[in-house]
Amino acid sequence: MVFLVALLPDVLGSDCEFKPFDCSDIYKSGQTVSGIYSIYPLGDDPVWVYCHMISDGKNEDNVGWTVIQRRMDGSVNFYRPWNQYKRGFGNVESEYWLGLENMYQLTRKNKYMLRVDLEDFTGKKGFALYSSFSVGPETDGYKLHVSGFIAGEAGDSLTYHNNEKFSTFDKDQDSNATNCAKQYLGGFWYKTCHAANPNGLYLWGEDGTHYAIGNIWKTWKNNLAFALKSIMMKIRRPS
Ligand SMILES: [Ca+2]
Repeated sequence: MVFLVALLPDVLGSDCEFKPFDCSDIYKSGQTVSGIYSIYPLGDDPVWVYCHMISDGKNEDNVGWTVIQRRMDGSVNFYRPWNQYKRGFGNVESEYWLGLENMYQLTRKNKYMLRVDLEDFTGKKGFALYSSFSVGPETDGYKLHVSGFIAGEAGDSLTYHNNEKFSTFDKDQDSNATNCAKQYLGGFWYKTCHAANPNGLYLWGEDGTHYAIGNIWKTWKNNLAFALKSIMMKIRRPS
């Protein structure tokens, strides 16, 4: 897949180089297989990303998703400082965080939907779909703007975090007296502190030894010891 994408500019000719803004553009160009592609939310600099091309159902409302966060096997440490959450980290083949600046650049001009796909260790799957998602500029703490929970058996654990700034262990911008990132071992739009902790510790299932430190989605399991096997946060422009 990477090989094919690298060839694309030559195929199209140098005078009409294809610089997709996001995975929706790539899908519309005819690349309908999920995988790793480069997008250009910053202009000339490519950003590598996993494009989840088709969710359940093949209607046009459910294609061309740009994955901004992904956990699947515990291979990447998500307990990281501000600069790494700003720039992005991990491996686009497996677990990664796209980066707050990239999320801001992607969502500042166009309206985006957010879908969160979850899976537990028994193979049970759930999701949560929101009609509106954006991340504010760094000068405003990369504030989360999420609204319009539409559907999903996982329930709405994210609206609680709406309008919060992003926090890491070395940059406490949460609404709590403590440092939520240090307390719950992740980086997130913590409030006082969380109803979802997608960047928390990868726990390989249920583990209540330490309170609510796992990659949790509270409204799905209503058990703060229940960490997920996989989680994928992805965005697309509404069609
Ligand atoms: Ca605090």
